[in-house]
Amino acid sequence: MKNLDEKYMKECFKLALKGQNKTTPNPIVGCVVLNKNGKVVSKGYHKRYGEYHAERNALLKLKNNEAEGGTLYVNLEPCSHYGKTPPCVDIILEHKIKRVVIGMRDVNPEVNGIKKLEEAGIEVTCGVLKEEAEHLNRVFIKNMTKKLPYVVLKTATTMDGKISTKTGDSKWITSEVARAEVYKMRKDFDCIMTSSNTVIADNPSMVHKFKCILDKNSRIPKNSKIFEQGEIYVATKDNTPLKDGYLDLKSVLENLFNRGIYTVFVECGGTLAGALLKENLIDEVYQFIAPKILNDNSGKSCFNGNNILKISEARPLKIYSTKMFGDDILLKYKVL
Ligand code: AOF
Ligand code: ZN
Repeated sequence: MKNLDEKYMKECFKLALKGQNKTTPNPIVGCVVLNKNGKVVSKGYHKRYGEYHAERNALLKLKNNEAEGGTLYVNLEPCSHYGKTPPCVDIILEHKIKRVVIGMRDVNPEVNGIKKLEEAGIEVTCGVLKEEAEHLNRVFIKNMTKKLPYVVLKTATTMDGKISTKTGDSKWITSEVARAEVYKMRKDFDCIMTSSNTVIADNPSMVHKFKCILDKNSRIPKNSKIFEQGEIYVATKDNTPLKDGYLDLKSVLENLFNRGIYTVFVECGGTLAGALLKENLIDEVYQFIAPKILNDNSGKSCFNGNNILKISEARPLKIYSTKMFGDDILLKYKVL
């Protein structure tokens, strides 16, 4: 049973991913339905924010008794509330499903589907491939539980972790293939965030529909390329609360969240990166590493926020993906 449960749960993950980046701030969800003989009779996934949920999409394809006595697999606890759509628990009961297998509990406090299903006499197994299910919906979990956007910090470094020489020269550390990948990645995020330091040093265009610049003292020149395109929100000391004399980064992110920004891609130097890390505001780091050594202590580092004397105080990360782009490597880390 365990192997079969995991097999169909993986199928749910695959289906869920079809909705990736189209459902925020809602989760990505896939659903597989088996009849009482163990044959797959329907599949569905959540296609877009506000539309029907995965379970309903799968069950609506079936006649009323086709899945009677069968098993429903879904990577997230079925909902039991009226949101933009009616409760999935109701349609699961209508179809007389016997067993429901779930990847993870819903973090939405309005949802209590497992209890409702159990009360109706349905056998529920929850927590199948739970870690993978949680990783899949990491953006939803962050948005729902913290009311903050999911933050990915991107950096491009030499093998010894430097983003530029001491004079600020950084063009280019990584190859064209790696930089082209960055252009593609940006599209998956609601917002690009950067600092006045980066705008002043590099004058980047950062083509995107929405950009946020942290510019406490309104230092960036009005003719910077970043203003040429897209909507821009400049956080300054006049519109943002301060913390220890700096812009309160959490409050900037809260502000973005309240404007409907659910994912943020940060491209900046070591100062902002270090400050965000210290404030616990980074969820993931994407690091492109070029096979080059600067071999100079005065070169600038990708994170520069601490004065740490013990390696035991270093921030732990977990690498969850590695991929080559030309001669460079992209490491994706979760901040633990
Ligand atoms: C989804 N898709 O497949 C599942 C969800 O406003 P509603 O009706 O769309 O409800 C959204 C909530 O429903 C969402 O926050 C999550 O807790 C739950 N499950 N949501 O968008 C799905 N299964
Ligand atoms: Zn639902």
